[in-house]
Amino acid sequence: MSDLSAFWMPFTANRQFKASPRLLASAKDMHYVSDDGRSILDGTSGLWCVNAGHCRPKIVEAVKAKVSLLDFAPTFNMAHPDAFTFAEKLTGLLPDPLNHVFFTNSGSESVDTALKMALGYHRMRGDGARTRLIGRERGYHGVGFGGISVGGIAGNRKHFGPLLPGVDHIAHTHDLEHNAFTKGQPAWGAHLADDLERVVTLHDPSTIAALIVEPMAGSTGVLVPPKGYLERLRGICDKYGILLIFDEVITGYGRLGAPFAVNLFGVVPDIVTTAKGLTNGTIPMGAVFASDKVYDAYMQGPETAIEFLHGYTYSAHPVAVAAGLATLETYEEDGLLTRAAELSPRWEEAVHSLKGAPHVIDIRNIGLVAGIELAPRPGAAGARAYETFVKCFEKGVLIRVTGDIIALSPPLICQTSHMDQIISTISDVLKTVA
Ligand code: PXG
Repeated sequence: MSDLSAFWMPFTANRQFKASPRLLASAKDMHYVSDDGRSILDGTSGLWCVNAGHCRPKIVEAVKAKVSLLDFAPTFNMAHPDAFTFAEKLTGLLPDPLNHVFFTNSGSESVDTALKMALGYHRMRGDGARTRLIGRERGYHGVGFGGISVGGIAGNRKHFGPLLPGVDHIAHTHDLEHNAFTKGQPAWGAHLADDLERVVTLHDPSTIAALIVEPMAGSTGVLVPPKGYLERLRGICDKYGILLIFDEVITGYGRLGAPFAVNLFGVVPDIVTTAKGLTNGTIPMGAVFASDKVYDAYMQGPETAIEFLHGYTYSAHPVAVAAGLATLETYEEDGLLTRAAELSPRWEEAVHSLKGAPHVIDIRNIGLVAGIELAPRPGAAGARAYETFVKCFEKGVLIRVTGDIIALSPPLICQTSHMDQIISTISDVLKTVA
């Protein structure tokens, strides 16, 4: 194989990986095949994106057909019909008033788009002193400067400052003392939303543009929102005229058992960011949903004026749109946008069977997601989980680890036999990890 140094790999210990690489050659449905021909069960939907399973024929065919018909079409002052069709179908998945879609190419771009949309919204309404953006500790909102500024994972921020000015964070909701081994939403913790009151009071409400949170925090290790917590955030935002942004890059497109967390929790934000499952991970794409209120605020003034000075060369790229339309059809045909709700009781039972396994200090779950938190090895944070990841891969199961937390999110076509294989492999491996 070629020299591995040319590809500077993302979020990877490059030298460690290149000394002993793990390479994938092909994929089908629930499995990858490694370059040495081993079948690897995908316990993470790639990176939380391949919700319908790999290489689904309808999506593959749609991409092939479109790329040979319309390889590229500008969407600045020009468009192609499917972009409108796709936007309309997408808004049909979300409740009113989330009726407008802005297309991007990734979750990070969706987040930066949403933050700019929120700042511009207040400007358009003559409330331009609202410039502050509020995030949450342990939040992950991608890697753009906006996203890392509102993000709350210290390691992702510390090398890149100064970040955006005027950003603050509310407290996260992770509390092992009260909520360890909770199944589904914790009963304890709704009051943690009141931390927003503290931040709002500190800065004065008239300076705050928006709050952005993941309804369920994914990358930081699966933090399920306490019952009543998101409702309370919505209430405080309403009280002070602050826009609420849900980052649904992970929770969108069926992961939690409903099309979006918005539907599941019945809390309607003003803006929703998505990517990943939008195209089943096949072609990079993101979509930002905006409410009528936000959209209408921009649709003012002379009709010749460009309302939102923002966009990407590849916004609504025809091949991505084709992948997205075929993805929605596949989700609909297989009932995947709600299938995680059916699978969840069995999944919950399977993941919680790891209680009592070596090193396990918490297990949490919702929809078809689970977080299994390990006690860190003294003096070597993350090492125990990383070793678990490597050994699981050797035994034919792909898991994802963040710090000392295992995060599981198999494709929504998952069968009980797959659940059992994932859990028994982790169980066997944990017995061998020091
Ligand atoms: N917001 C959220 C909530 C995310 O989870 C992004 C934004 C950024 O998306 P892009 O497409 O720019 O990467 C994400 C991405 C993991 C993992 O293993 C999670 C993400 C990406 C890679 C790995 O937890 N989330």
